[in-house]
Amino acid sequence: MPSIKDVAAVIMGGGRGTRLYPLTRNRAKPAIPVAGKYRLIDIPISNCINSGIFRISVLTQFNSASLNRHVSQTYHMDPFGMGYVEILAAEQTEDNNDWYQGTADAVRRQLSQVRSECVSDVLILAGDHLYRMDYAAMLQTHWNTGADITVGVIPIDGEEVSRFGVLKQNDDGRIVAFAEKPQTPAVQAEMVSYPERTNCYLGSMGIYVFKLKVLIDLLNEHPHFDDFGADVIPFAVDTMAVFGHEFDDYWRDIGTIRSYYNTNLELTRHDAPFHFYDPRGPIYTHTRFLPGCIIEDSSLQDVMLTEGCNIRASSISHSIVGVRSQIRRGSIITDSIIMGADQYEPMSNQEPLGIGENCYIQGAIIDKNVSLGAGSVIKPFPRGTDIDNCKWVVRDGIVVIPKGTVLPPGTII
Ligand code: ADQ
Ligand code: ADP
Repeated sequence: MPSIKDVAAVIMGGGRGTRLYPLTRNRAKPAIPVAGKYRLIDIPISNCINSGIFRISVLTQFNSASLNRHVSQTYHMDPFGMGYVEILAAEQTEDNNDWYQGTADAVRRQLSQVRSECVSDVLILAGDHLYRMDYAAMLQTHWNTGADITVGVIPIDGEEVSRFGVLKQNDDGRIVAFAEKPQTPAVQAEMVSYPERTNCYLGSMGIYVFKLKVLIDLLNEHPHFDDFGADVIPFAVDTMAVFGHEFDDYWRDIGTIRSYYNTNLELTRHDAPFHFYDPRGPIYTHTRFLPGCIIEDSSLQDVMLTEGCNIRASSISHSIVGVRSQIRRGSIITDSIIMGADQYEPMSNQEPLGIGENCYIQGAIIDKNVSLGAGSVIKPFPRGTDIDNCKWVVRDGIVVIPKGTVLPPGTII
Protein backbone atom coordinates (compact mmCIF):
# COMPACT_ATOMS: atom_id res chain seq x y z
CA MET A 1 0.00 0.00 0.00
CA PRO A 2 1.34 3.48 -0.81
CA SER A 3 2.11 5.87 2.02
CA ILE A 4 1.57 9.59 2.55
CA LYS A 5 5.09 10.15 1.17
CA ASP A 6 3.81 9.00 -2.21
CA VAL A 7 1.27 11.80 -2.45
CA ALA A 8 1.58 15.22 -4.07
CA ALA A 9 -0.95 18.01 -3.50
CA VAL A 10 -2.23 20.42 -6.12
CA ILE A 11 -4.03 23.46 -4.68
CA MET A 12 -6.47 25.21 -7.01
CA GLY A 13 -5.47 28.75 -6.21
CA GLY A 14 -8.18 30.50 -8.13
CA GLY A 15 -9.73 31.12 -11.47
CA ARG A 16 -10.61 34.62 -12.57
CA GLY A 17 -11.47 35.49 -8.99
CA THR A 18 -14.59 37.36 -10.05
CA ARG A 19 -16.63 36.24 -7.05
CA LEU A 20 -14.08 37.78 -4.67
CA TYR A 21 -13.57 40.96 -6.70
CA PRO A 22 -12.29 43.57 -5.76
CA LEU A 23 -10.13 41.64 -3.27
CA THR A 24 -8.60 40.00 -6.35
CA ARG A 25 -8.03 43.28 -8.21
CA ASN A 26 -4.34 43.56 -7.33
CA ARG A 27 -3.49 40.11 -6.14
CA ALA A 28 -3.91 36.43 -6.87
CA LYS A 29 -6.77 34.88 -4.92
CA PRO A 30 -4.52 32.69 -2.71
CA ALA A 31 -2.87 35.87 -1.40
CA ILE A 32 -6.11 37.33 -0.01
CA PRO A 33 -5.71 38.02 3.72
CA VAL A 34 -7.92 36.06 6.11
CA ALA A 35 -8.38 36.48 9.88
CA GLY A 36 -6.21 39.62 9.86
CA LYS A 37 -2.80 37.98 9.51
CA TYR A 38 -3.04 34.83 7.38
CA ARG A 39 -3.67 34.41 3.68
CA LEU A 40 -6.11 32.01 2.04
CA ILE A 41 -3.28 29.81 0.79
CA ASP A 42 -2.00 29.22 4.35
CA ILE A 43 -5.00 27.01 5.10
CA PRO A 44 -4.55 24.20 2.57
CA ILE A 45 -0.74 24.41 2.77
CA SER A 46 -0.83 24.10 6.58
CA ASN A 47 -3.28 21.20 6.35
CA CYS A 48 -0.89 19.48 3.90
CA ILE A 49 2.15 20.00 6.12
CA ASN A 50 0.27 18.84 9.22
CA SER A 51 -0.88 15.75 7.29
CA GLY A 52 2.70 14.89 6.22
CA ILE A 53 2.38 16.00 2.58
CA PHE A 54 5.38 18.09 1.56
CA ARG A 55 5.10 18.25 -2.21
CA ILE A 56 2.70 21.08 -2.87
CA SER A 57 1.90 22.96 -6.08
CA VAL A 58 -0.37 25.99 -6.16
CA LEU A 59 -2.11 26.60 -9.50
CA THR A 60 -3.15 30.18 -10.02
CA GLN A 61 -4.35 32.29 -12.92
CA PHE A 62 -1.89 35.02 -12.43
CA ASN A 63 1.21 35.47 -10.44
CA SER A 64 1.46 38.30 -8.00
CA ALA A 65 4.37 39.75 -6.10
CA SER A 66 2.55 39.41 -2.79
CA LEU A 67 1.77 35.71 -3.39
CA ASN A 68 5.35 34.89 -4.38
CA ARG A 69 6.78 36.87 -1.51
CA HIS A 70 4.42 35.26 0.95
CA VAL A 71 5.04 31.68 -0.18
CA SER A 72 8.81 32.05 -0.51
CA GLN A 73 9.18 33.82 2.84
CA THR A 74 6.89 31.43 4.71
CA TYR A 75 7.46 27.93 3.40
CA HIS A 76 11.20 27.32 3.20
CA MET A 77 11.36 23.59 2.75
CA ASP A 78 14.55 21.66 3.39
CA PRO A 79 16.57 22.18 0.19
CA PHE A 80 18.04 18.66 0.43
CA GLY A 81 14.75 16.94 1.23
CA MET A 82 11.82 16.16 -1.02
CA GLY A 83 9.63 19.06 0.06
CA TYR A 84 8.61 22.19 -1.83
CA VAL A 85 5.75 24.63 -2.27
CA GLU A 86 5.73 25.88 -5.85
CA ILE A 87 3.45 28.33 -7.64
CA LEU A 88 2.42 27.38 -11.16
CA ALA A 89 0.88 30.46 -12.74
CA ALA A 90 -1.13 30.26 -15.97
CA GLU A 91 0.55 33.31 -17.42
CA GLN A 92 3.90 31.55 -17.17
CA THR A 93 3.16 28.34 -19.05
CA GLU A 94 5.15 28.29 -22.27
CA ASP A 95 2.89 26.37 -24.63
CA ASN A 96 -0.44 27.98 -23.81
CA ASN A 97 -1.30 31.59 -24.24
CA ASP A 98 -4.94 31.42 -23.27
CA TRP A 99 -5.98 31.28 -19.65
CA TYR A 100 -7.05 28.18 -17.81
CA GLN A 101 -10.70 27.39 -18.43
CA GLY A 102 -11.68 25.52 -15.31
CA THR A 103 -10.17 23.40 -12.58
CA ALA A 104 -9.59 20.24 -14.66
CA ASP A 105 -8.19 22.28 -17.53
CA ALA A 106 -5.82 24.07 -15.17
CA VAL A 107 -4.46 20.72 -13.94
CA ARG A 108 -4.29 19.34 -17.51
CA ARG A 109 -2.02 22.21 -18.53
CA GLN A 110 0.38 21.37 -15.72
CA LEU A 111 0.19 17.60 -16.17
CA SER A 112 3.81 17.23 -17.25
CA GLN A 113 4.81 18.82 -13.95
CA VAL A 114 2.47 16.57 -11.97
CA ARG A 115 3.53 13.44 -13.87
CA SER A 116 7.22 14.05 -13.20
CA GLU A 117 6.57 13.64 -9.50
CA CYS A 118 6.62 9.80 -9.43
CA VAL A 119 3.80 9.76 -6.90
CA SER A 120 1.04 7.17 -6.53
CA ASP A 121 -1.78 9.64 -5.87
CA VAL A 122 -2.58 13.29 -6.33
CA LEU A 123 -4.62 15.25 -3.78
CA ILE A 124 -6.52 18.10 -5.41
CA LEU A 125 -7.56 20.89 -3.04
CA ALA A 126 -9.50 24.14 -3.32
CA GLY A 127 -7.87 27.39 -2.27
CA ASP A 128 -10.90 29.07 -0.74
CA HIS A 129 -11.96 26.87 2.15
CA LEU A 130 -11.48 27.38 5.88
CA TYR A 131 -11.12 24.09 7.78
CA ARG A 132 -8.62 21.90 9.55
CA MET A 133 -8.40 18.42 8.08
CA ASP A 134 -6.02 15.50 8.33
CA TYR A 135 -5.75 14.45 4.70
CA ALA A 136 -3.98 11.25 5.82
CA ALA A 137 -7.38 9.90 6.94
CA MET A 138 -8.87 10.63 3.50
CA LEU A 139 -5.92 8.92 1.79
CA GLN A 140 -6.35 5.91 4.06
CA THR A 141 -9.99 5.63 2.95
CA HIS A 142 -8.79 5.91 -0.64
CA TRP A 143 -6.30 3.08 -0.25
CA ASN A 144 -8.57 0.86 1.88
CA THR A 145 -11.38 0.98 -0.66
CA GLY A 146 -9.05 0.67 -3.65
CA ALA A 147 -10.79 3.70 -5.19
CA ASP A 148 -9.72 5.30 -8.45
CA ILE A 149 -10.98 8.61 -7.07
CA THR A 150 -12.02 9.63 -3.55
CA VAL A 151 -14.15 12.72 -2.98
CA GLY A 152 -14.24 14.66 0.33
CA VAL A 153 -17.87 14.62 1.46
CA ILE A 154 -19.69 16.80 4.01
CA PRO A 155 -23.35 16.85 5.13
CA ILE A 156 -25.18 19.96 3.89
CA ASP A 157 -28.69 21.32 4.20
CA GLY A 158 -31.34 22.17 1.62
CA GLU A 159 -30.38 25.86 1.43
CA GLU A 160 -26.89 25.03 0.21
CA VAL A 161 -27.71 22.26 -2.19
CA SER A 162 -27.77 24.39 -5.35
CA ARG A 163 -24.25 25.74 -4.65
CA PHE A 164 -22.49 22.38 -4.24
CA GLY A 165 -21.91 19.09 -5.93
CA VAL A 166 -24.24 16.60 -4.22
CA LEU A 167 -23.93 12.85 -4.19
CA LYS A 168 -25.32 9.58 -2.95
CA GLN A 169 -23.26 6.72 -1.59
CA ASN A 170 -24.03 3.02 -1.18
CA ASP A 171 -23.32 1.14 2.06
CA ASP A 172 -19.68 0.59 1.07
CA GLY A 173 -19.10 4.32 0.58
CA ARG A 174 -19.07 4.07 -3.21
CA ILE A 175 -20.61 7.09 -4.91
CA VAL A 176 -23.53 5.94 -7.03
CA ALA A 177 -25.02 9.29 -8.08
CA PHE A 178 -23.60 12.79 -8.44
CA ALA A 179 -25.20 16.09 -9.50
CA GLU A 180 -23.17 19.29 -9.77
CA LYS A 181 -25.06 22.23 -8.25
CA PRO A 182 -28.57 20.85 -8.92
CA GLN A 183 -31.03 23.69 -9.52
CA THR A 184 -34.35 21.93 -10.04
CA PRO A 185 -36.47 20.67 -7.12
CA ALA A 186 -36.92 17.32 -8.87
CA VAL A 187 -33.18 16.60 -9.06
CA GLN A 188 -32.65 17.96 -5.54
CA ALA A 189 -35.35 15.62 -4.21
CA GLU A 190 -33.66 12.64 -5.88
CA MET A 191 -30.34 13.46 -4.23
CA VAL A 192 -31.54 13.40 -0.59
CA SER A 193 -29.42 10.96 1.45
CA TYR A 194 -30.88 11.34 4.97
CA PRO A 195 -34.55 12.47 4.80
CA GLU A 196 -34.79 12.56 8.62
CA ARG A 197 -31.86 14.98 9.17
CA THR A 198 -31.56 18.76 8.69
CA ASN A 199 -28.34 18.22 6.76
CA CYS A 200 -30.08 15.76 4.51
CA TYR A 201 -27.66 15.96 1.57
CA LEU A 202 -24.09 14.79 1.12
CA GLY A 203 -22.12 17.60 -0.50
CA SER A 204 -18.80 17.42 -2.33
CA MET A 205 -16.13 19.51 -0.60
CA GLY A 206 -14.48 19.99 -3.99
CA ILE A 207 -11.40 18.08 -2.77
CA TYR A 208 -10.34 14.87 -4.44
CA VAL A 209 -7.71 12.14 -4.35
CA PHE A 210 -6.90 10.63 -7.76
CA LYS A 211 -4.68 7.68 -8.57
CA LEU A 212 -2.00 9.40 -10.66
CA LYS A 213 -2.63 7.24 -13.74
CA VAL A 214 -6.39 7.70 -13.53
CA LEU A 215 -5.94 11.50 -13.42
CA ILE A 216 -3.57 11.54 -16.38
CA ASP A 217 -5.75 9.23 -18.51
CA LEU A 218 -8.99 11.04 -17.71
CA LEU A 219 -7.61 14.47 -18.56
CA ASN A 220 -5.76 13.34 -21.70
CA GLU A 221 -8.55 11.20 -23.10
CA HIS A 222 -11.26 13.81 -22.53
CA PRO A 223 -9.77 17.12 -23.62
CA HIS A 224 -13.20 18.78 -23.40
CA PHE A 225 -13.47 18.11 -19.64
CA ASP A 226 -12.95 21.58 -18.16
CA ASP A 227 -14.07 21.17 -14.55
CA PHE A 228 -13.75 18.48 -11.94
CA GLY A 229 -17.22 19.11 -10.48
CA ALA A 230 -19.09 19.61 -13.75
CA ASP A 231 -17.31 17.13 -16.04
CA VAL A 232 -14.76 14.74 -14.52
CA ILE A 233 -16.55 13.52 -11.38
CA PRO A 234 -19.99 12.93 -13.03
CA PHE A 235 -18.28 10.90 -15.81
CA ALA A 236 -16.09 8.96 -13.36
CA VAL A 237 -19.02 8.07 -11.07
CA ASP A 238 -20.63 6.21 -14.00
CA THR A 239 -17.48 4.47 -15.19
CA MET A 240 -14.97 4.04 -12.33
CA ALA A 241 -14.60 3.26 -8.63
CA VAL A 242 -15.35 6.61 -7.00
CA PHE A 243 -15.71 6.62 -3.20
CA GLY A 244 -16.59 9.27 -0.63
CA HIS A 245 -14.63 10.15 2.50
CA GLU A 246 -16.95 11.78 4.99
CA PHE A 247 -15.72 14.78 7.00
CA ASP A 248 -17.97 16.12 9.73
CA ASP A 249 -16.14 19.05 11.29
CA TYR A 250 -15.98 22.83 10.73
CA TRP A 251 -15.71 23.61 7.01
CA ARG A 252 -16.60 26.81 5.14
CA ASP A 253 -16.38 27.73 1.48
CA ILE A 254 -15.17 31.36 1.38
CA GLY A 255 -15.33 31.91 -2.34
CA THR A 256 -17.70 34.92 -2.35
CA ILE A 257 -17.55 38.34 -0.68
CA ARG A 258 -20.54 37.45 1.52
CA SER A 259 -19.10 34.11 2.70
CA TYR A 260 -15.66 35.69 3.13
CA TYR A 261 -17.19 38.45 5.27
CA ASN A 262 -19.39 36.16 7.38
CA THR A 263 -16.68 33.57 7.92
CA ASN A 264 -14.11 36.15 9.04
CA LEU A 265 -16.49 37.91 11.41
CA GLU A 266 -17.62 34.61 12.93
CA LEU A 267 -14.00 34.22 14.10
CA THR A 268 -14.19 37.30 16.32
CA ARG A 269 -16.36 35.69 18.99
CA HIS A 270 -14.80 33.74 21.81
CA ASP A 271 -17.16 30.85 21.05
CA ALA A 272 -16.03 30.93 17.41
CA PRO A 273 -16.50 27.59 15.63
CA PHE A 274 -12.92 27.61 14.31
CA HIS A 275 -9.67 28.43 16.07
CA PHE A 276 -6.46 29.16 14.29
CA TYR A 277 -4.60 27.95 17.35
CA ASP A 278 -4.38 24.19 17.72
CA PRO A 279 -0.99 22.78 18.66
CA ARG A 280 -1.76 19.55 16.80
CA GLY A 281 -2.66 21.41 13.63
CA PRO A 282 -1.24 24.92 13.56
CA ILE A 283 -2.04 27.21 10.65
CA TYR A 284 1.26 28.67 9.50
CA THR A 285 1.88 32.08 8.03
CA HIS A 286 4.60 34.59 7.32
CA THR A 287 6.46 35.64 10.48
CA ARG A 288 6.63 39.42 10.48
CA PHE A 289 8.39 40.34 13.76
CA LEU A 290 5.94 43.18 14.36
CA PRO A 291 5.70 45.02 17.68
CA GLY A 292 2.76 44.64 20.07
CA CYS A 293 -0.32 46.79 19.64
CA ILE A 294 -0.73 50.15 21.37
CA ILE A 295 -4.30 50.75 22.42
CA GLU A 296 -5.13 54.02 24.06
CA ASP A 297 -8.43 54.86 25.75
CA SER A 298 -10.51 52.60 23.50
CA SER A 299 -13.17 49.96 23.81
CA LEU A 300 -12.91 46.68 21.93
CA GLN A 301 -15.56 43.99 21.98
CA ASP A 302 -15.47 40.77 19.94
CA VAL A 303 -12.42 41.96 18.03
CA MET A 304 -9.74 39.82 16.45
CA LEU A 305 -6.75 42.11 16.85
CA THR A 306 -3.43 41.32 15.16
CA GLU A 307 0.14 42.56 15.58
CA GLY A 308 1.61 45.99 15.07
CA CYS A 309 -1.60 48.08 15.39
CA ASN A 310 -2.17 51.50 16.95
CA ILE A 311 -5.68 52.30 18.15
CA ARG A 312 -6.52 55.61 19.81
CA ALA A 313 -9.71 56.64 21.58
CA SER A 314 -11.93 54.51 19.36
CA SER A 315 -14.68 51.99 19.80
CA ILE A 316 -14.48 48.76 17.84
CA SER A 317 -16.85 45.82 17.94
CA HIS A 318 -17.40 42.57 16.03
CA SER A 319 -14.51 43.29 13.69
CA ILE A 320 -11.14 42.06 12.47
CA VAL A 321 -8.23 44.46 12.81
CA GLY A 322 -5.41 43.32 10.52
CA VAL A 323 -1.63 43.80 10.77
CA ARG A 324 -0.21 47.33 11.11
CA SER A 325 -3.70 48.93 11.33
CA GLN A 326 -3.71 52.60 12.31
CA ILE A 327 -7.00 53.73 13.81
CA ARG A 328 -7.04 57.37 14.83
CA ARG A 329 -9.02 59.19 17.50
CA GLY A 330 -12.76 59.11 17.79
CA SER A 331 -13.64 56.36 15.28
CA ILE A 332 -16.43 53.83 15.63
CA ILE A 333 -15.98 50.54 13.78
CA THR A 334 -18.49 47.74 13.85
CA ASP A 335 -19.13 44.53 11.85
CA SER A 336 -16.11 45.23 9.64
CA ILE A 337 -12.87 43.74 8.37
CA ILE A 338 -9.98 46.20 8.48
CA MET A 339 -7.10 44.44 6.73
CA GLY A 340 -4.31 46.79 7.82
CA ALA A 341 -1.24 47.73 5.83
CA ASP A 342 1.97 46.38 4.31
CA GLN A 343 3.99 49.19 5.81
CA TYR A 344 3.62 51.95 8.40
CA GLU A 345 4.56 54.89 6.23
CA PRO A 346 2.50 55.92 3.20
CA MET A 347 4.13 56.17 -0.23
CA SER A 348 5.54 59.64 -0.89
CA ASN A 349 2.91 62.41 -1.23
CA GLN A 350 0.15 60.12 -0.02
CA GLU A 351 -2.29 60.58 2.80
CA PRO A 352 -1.48 58.67 6.02
CA LEU A 353 -2.47 54.99 5.87
CA GLY A 354 -5.33 53.75 8.00
CA ILE A 355 -8.54 55.14 9.44
CA GLY A 356 -8.64 58.90 9.99
CA GLU A 357 -10.10 60.67 13.03
CA ASN A 358 -13.83 60.51 13.78
CA CYS A 359 -14.78 57.94 11.13
CA TYR A 360 -17.82 55.68 11.34
CA ILE A 361 -17.48 52.28 9.63
CA GLN A 362 -20.15 49.61 9.64
CA GLY A 363 -20.49 46.45 7.56
CA ALA A 364 -17.42 47.06 5.40
CA ILE A 365 -14.25 45.38 4.19
CA ILE A 366 -11.36 47.84 4.12
CA ASP A 367 -8.55 46.21 2.13
CA LYS A 368 -4.85 46.84 2.84
CA ASN A 369 -3.05 50.17 2.48
CA VAL A 370 -6.25 52.21 2.41
CA SER A 371 -6.27 55.79 3.62
CA LEU A 372 -9.69 56.82 4.89
CA GLY A 373 -9.94 60.57 5.45
CA ALA A 374 -11.16 62.04 8.76
CA GLY A 375 -14.90 62.20 9.37
CA SER A 376 -15.80 59.58 6.73
CA VAL A 377 -18.93 57.45 7.12
CA ILE A 378 -19.41 53.98 5.62
CA LYS A 379 -22.66 52.09 6.13
CA PRO A 380 -23.87 48.84 4.60
CA PHE A 381 -26.41 48.62 1.76
CA PRO A 382 -29.41 46.25 1.74
CA ARG A 383 -28.60 42.57 1.06
CA GLY A 384 -28.36 41.89 -2.66
CA THR A 385 -27.05 45.37 -3.59
CA ASP A 386 -24.10 45.40 -6.05
CA ILE A 387 -22.49 48.73 -7.00
CA ASP A 388 -19.25 49.49 -8.87
CA ASN A 389 -18.04 52.97 -8.00
CA CYS A 390 -14.57 54.03 -9.20
CA LYS A 391 -13.21 54.10 -5.63
CA TRP A 392 -15.38 51.55 -3.86
CA VAL A 393 -17.50 48.52 -4.58
CA VAL A 394 -20.60 47.01 -2.99
CA ARG A 395 -21.20 43.26 -3.15
CA ASP A 396 -24.36 41.80 -1.67
CA GLY A 397 -24.70 44.95 0.47
CA ILE A 398 -21.14 44.84 1.84
CA VAL A 399 -18.99 47.91 1.07
CA VAL A 400 -15.48 46.95 -0.07
CA ILE A 401 -12.73 49.57 -0.28
CA PRO A 402 -10.06 48.15 -2.62
CA LYS A 403 -6.39 47.88 -1.70
CA GLY A 404 -4.46 51.13 -1.82
CA THR A 405 -7.52 53.42 -2.18
CA VAL A 406 -7.29 56.96 -0.84
CA LEU A 407 -10.68 58.39 0.23
CA PRO A 408 -10.75 62.09 1.07
CA PRO A 409 -11.95 63.46 4.42
CA GLY A 410 -15.72 63.54 4.79
CA THR A 411 -16.40 60.68 2.35
CA ILE A 412 -19.94 59.33 2.81
CA ILE A 413 -20.79 55.86 1.43
P1 ADQ B 1 -16.88 25.59 -6.99
O1 ADQ B 1 -16.22 26.07 -5.74
O2 ADQ B 1 -17.99 26.40 -7.57
O3 ADQ B 1 -17.42 24.09 -6.78
P2 ADQ B 1 -14.77 26.06 -8.88
O4 ADQ B 1 -15.22 27.42 -9.23
O5 ADQ B 1 -14.41 25.14 -9.96
O6 ADQ B 1 -15.82 25.25 -8.09
O7 ADQ B 1 -13.57 26.23 -7.87
C1 ADQ B 1 -12.90 25.20 -7.17
C2 ADQ B 1 -11.57 25.76 -6.67
O8 ADQ B 1 -10.67 25.88 -7.78
C3 ADQ B 1 -11.62 27.15 -6.07
O9 ADQ B 1 -10.70 27.21 -5.01
C4 ADQ B 1 -11.23 28.05 -7.20
O10 ADQ B 1 -10.67 29.23 -6.74
C5 ADQ B 1 -10.22 27.21 -7.93
N1 ADQ B 1 -10.14 27.44 -9.38
C6 ADQ B 1 -11.17 27.56 -10.25
N2 ADQ B 1 -10.72 27.70 -11.50
C7 ADQ B 1 -9.36 27.67 -11.42
C8 ADQ B 1 -8.31 27.81 -12.38
N3 ADQ B 1 -8.56 27.95 -13.65
N4 ADQ B 1 -7.04 27.76 -11.94
C9 ADQ B 1 -6.76 27.59 -10.65
N5 ADQ B 1 -7.70 27.46 -9.70
C10 ADQ B 1 -8.99 27.50 -10.07
C11 ADQ B 1 -16.52 23.03 -6.42
C12 ADQ B 1 -17.07 21.70 -6.91
C13 ADQ B 1 -18.38 21.37 -6.19
C14 ADQ B 1 -18.12 21.41 -4.69
C15 ADQ B 1 -17.58 22.78 -4.30
C16 ADQ B 1 -17.23 22.84 -2.82
O11 ADQ B 1 -17.26 21.74 -8.31
O12 ADQ B 1 -18.84 20.08 -6.58
O13 ADQ B 1 -19.33 21.15 -3.99
O14 ADQ B 1 -16.36 23.03 -5.03
O15 ADQ B 1 -16.71 24.12 -2.52
P1 ADP C 1 2.38 41.07 4.80
O1 ADP C 1 3.18 41.78 5.81
O2 ADP C 1 0.90 41.22 5.01
O3 ADP C 1 2.79 39.63 4.61
P2 ADP C 1 3.52 41.59 2.19
O4 ADP C 1 3.91 40.16 1.99
O5 ADP C 1 2.82 42.25 1.04
O6 ADP C 1 2.58 41.82 3.43
O7 ADP C 1 4.76 42.43 2.59
C1 ADP C 1 5.70 41.89 3.47
C2 ADP C 1 6.83 42.85 3.63
O8 ADP C 1 7.41 43.14 2.37
C3 ADP C 1 6.41 44.15 4.23
O9 ADP C 1 7.31 44.44 5.26
C4 ADP C 1 6.50 45.15 3.13
O10 ADP C 1 7.02 46.39 3.56
C5 ADP C 1 7.51 44.51 2.20
N1 ADP C 1 7.18 44.82 0.82
C6 ADP C 1 5.97 45.17 0.35
N2 ADP C 1 6.01 45.39 -0.97
C7 ADP C 1 7.30 45.12 -1.34
C8 ADP C 1 8.01 45.13 -2.58
N3 ADP C 1 7.40 45.47 -3.72
N4 ADP C 1 9.30 44.78 -2.59
C9 ADP C 1 9.92 44.44 -1.46
N5 ADP C 1 9.32 44.41 -0.25
C10 ADP C 1 8.04 44.75 -0.19
